[in-house]
Amino acid sequence: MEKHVQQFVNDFMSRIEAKNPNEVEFIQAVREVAESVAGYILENPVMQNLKVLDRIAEPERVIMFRVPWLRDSGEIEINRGYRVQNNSALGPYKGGLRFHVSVNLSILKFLAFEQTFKNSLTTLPMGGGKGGSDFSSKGKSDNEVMRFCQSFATELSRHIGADVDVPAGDIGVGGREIGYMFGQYKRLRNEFTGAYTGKGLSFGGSLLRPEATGYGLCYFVREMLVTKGDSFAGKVVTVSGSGNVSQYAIEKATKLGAKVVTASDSSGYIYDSEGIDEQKLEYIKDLKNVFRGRISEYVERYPNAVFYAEERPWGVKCDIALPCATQNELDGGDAQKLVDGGCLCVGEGANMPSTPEAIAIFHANKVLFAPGKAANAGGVATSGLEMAQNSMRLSWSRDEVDEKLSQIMRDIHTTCCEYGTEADGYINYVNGANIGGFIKVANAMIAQGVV
Ligand code: NDP
Ligand code: 2IT
Repeated sequence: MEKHVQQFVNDFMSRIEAKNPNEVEFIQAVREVAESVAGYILENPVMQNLKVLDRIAEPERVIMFRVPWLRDSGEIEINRGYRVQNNSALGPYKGGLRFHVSVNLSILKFLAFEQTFKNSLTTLPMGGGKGGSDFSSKGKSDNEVMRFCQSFATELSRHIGADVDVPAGDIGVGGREIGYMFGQYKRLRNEFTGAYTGKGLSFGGSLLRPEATGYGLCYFVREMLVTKGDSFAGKVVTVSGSGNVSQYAIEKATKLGAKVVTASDSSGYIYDSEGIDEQKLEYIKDLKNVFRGRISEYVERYPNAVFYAEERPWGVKCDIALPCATQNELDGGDAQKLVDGGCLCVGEGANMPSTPEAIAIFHANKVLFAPGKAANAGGVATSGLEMAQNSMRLSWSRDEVDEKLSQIMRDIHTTCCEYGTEADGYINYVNGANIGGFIKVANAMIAQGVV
């Protein structure tokens, strides 16, 4: 990086660090974008004069609230709820809700910041937001989850709406939780509108929304492989996580001819050298979505597989790695192991799963590396399609949604190439996604004045 560009990044980041002390994940996400877009900003002084990046890095609004609820035993529990409304330059705030014990303001601010660029890349009219709670559904009865969701949705209902802010799922929030929150919203507002996405099919949900993030990830990776004249066929793929994104990434990668050999959760990973085929994946879906069990149980059903407790799958030799669990789950040591094992492509299904050290190693070794804000944008893009269908009061067929999703992923890939191709032809998808996402938001903000 040239000296004056580095100076710009340093000055900007000192302001961000001073304003957001101890927000490690938020600072990490902002630094990555700043490093990508600094050169562009310096070439376009209007962006600098109007402090566009400083404005994007300050959420328009942060809402924090108490979420009291009752255990089945009658005991009172208190969780903390959040909604970070980061940027509305392109449309209503849009982004998921995360329910996990680790949730804090830093994590939700990083996710809402990232979402702003991701949503811009989808080409659909959506601003960026994210919310959630430090609640975990693990070990809770269905009634407890419902009471929590109703309490959370009651306060949130004052701040959202189909034209205001449209939440969806993320870690710990799937169809069950969205159903309970949408039900409570409808009851309080006495209106049936698309204020949430990821709804059940019979009440305004879109076909293919559950599959969209994992499928979209594979469509994006397919495009990356095409730039090398390659494909998924015959490739060995490692996947982390075993939730929504992982399940449908495994499904699509397998359909495209790959062999997926790992899945994981926060307790460890399973390695199945024969591959997780369709039938085994159905078992994982039931295990995780219906019985809410642990991935370790896979080896009881399929004894040819091995479970590695408290370990991550990145030491397994593979051609393609798809981290689909959580932020910072793949560090520099893991990246080096992947490179040493001959991995040619890494596609992020999760948000910011690779640490900055890991990304530097992928770039230095010219690995095809897709950041989450490009590669996992298929989920929110299909949420955007759900919003469109709700507005029209019509539903598209599965094939129509799939065609739109794959076209959007192709377009995002093209945008990344446009802004990220380096002198030697290597595509830096991090720069491509950050610059491509930034320009659209920045221009909209400039046009809308200092608001
Ligand atoms: P789920 O809750 O369905 O699954 C999450 C998976 O990740 C589980 O296997 C979970 O294991 C594991 N996991 C969660 N936290 C940790 C942790 N701290 N350490 C190790 N493993 C962990 O969530 P999703 O599949 O929806 O989300 C996964 C990732 O994808 C997240 O980063 C999310 O932000 C991102 N994403 C999701 C989209 C969506 O549409 N759902 C869209 C775009 C991105 P365990 O069961 O043990 O907790
Ligand atoms: O991180 C994400 O893009 C999501 N969790 C999906 C958000 C959405 O509004 O569908």
